[in-house]
Amino acid sequence: MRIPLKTTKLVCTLLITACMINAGSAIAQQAAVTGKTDTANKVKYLSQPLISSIYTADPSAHVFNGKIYIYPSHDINTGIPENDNGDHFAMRDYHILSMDSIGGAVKDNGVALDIKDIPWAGRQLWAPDAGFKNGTYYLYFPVKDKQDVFHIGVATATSPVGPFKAEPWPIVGSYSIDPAVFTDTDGKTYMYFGGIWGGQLQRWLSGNYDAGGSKTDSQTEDAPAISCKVALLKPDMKNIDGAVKDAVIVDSLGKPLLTKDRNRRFFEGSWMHKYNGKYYFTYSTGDTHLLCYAIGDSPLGPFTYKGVLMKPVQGWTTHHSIVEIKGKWYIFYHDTQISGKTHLRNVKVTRLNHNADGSIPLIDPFLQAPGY
Ligand code: FUB
Repeated sequence: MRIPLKTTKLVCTLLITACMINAGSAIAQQAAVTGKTDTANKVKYLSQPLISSIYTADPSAHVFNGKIYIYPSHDINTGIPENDNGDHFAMRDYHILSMDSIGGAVKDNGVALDIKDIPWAGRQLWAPDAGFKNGTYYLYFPVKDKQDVFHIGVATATSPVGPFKAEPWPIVGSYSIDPAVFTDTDGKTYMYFGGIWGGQLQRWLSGNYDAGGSKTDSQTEDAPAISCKVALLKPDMKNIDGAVKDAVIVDSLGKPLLTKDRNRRFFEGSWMHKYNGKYYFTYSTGDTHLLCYAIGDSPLGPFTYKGVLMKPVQGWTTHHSIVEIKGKWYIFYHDTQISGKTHLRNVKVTRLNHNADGSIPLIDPFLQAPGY
């Protein structure tokens, strides 16, 4: 992820205006980059923040024992100035939210894991996810180590809301950000991970971390885009089994999406859900602010790009999860409705549908777009 510098905002706005699906989307994006409030713009949002007592983002939702648990980032205001590394996203702990049903009361279960209790952590607890196996809950989290390099750690608990105890070192072979953990119907568990720009994925192209590497895509424009990573987890849920692979997104002709294809290529915030036997790889396009989906026949891909599932939200980042609850599908996401500030976000939820042909109807996070 990155920070919206003024010049980049202008370029983004022009690009989006030229390329988005319709005028409404361009207007919504304008609000996203200007950060204007609902009052000033008479904006009407599709859904309301799930909780307002703390700032939350990057919601990874799961159903455990019939109850809904949301594993979000916990945004805080540290006063750290914005920069291209995302230094002002300086989160220090996780709070897990729970609810009995969609629309029901949302509970903040307090601190589940604090950065001071992660032996190898330096700074910046970013988007987490969770898993469950044999009576143990697993919290997967990205954080920079003491050399300022992102890796993914794991912590365990006997309760879905923690407290979680972190392993003393990162998951061996993990790097970058945004773990998303998916357990298939055969019981195998996979971890998707990675994010370019501030998420550092572009610095791992050789297999080793390049501290002097690019701050952005780090590819020539016509090269295949950098792929999200996917790894099978060992039965202990704490280690990667075998090689880390590319979760490649291809176009309708089977060709990998290219770096220059910024409205479709992977940026960060991946998620996996299975529907009617197909694997839906969903992700954020980052600097073009879209949530997209691509479908495959294997959890390892390749995934064929199918389209946009959500238009840009208010705020620079867009990050989601998709989960089935009592036979209905929902998307959890965030925007900046409460604060108007990109680094102080609030999580939301709304319905997601699948058409008979497997496609996903486009969701607009605004009922009344900014500017009207
Ligand atoms: O919350 C920090 C970062 O912002 C996440 O890791 C990204 O996905 C973006 O939402």
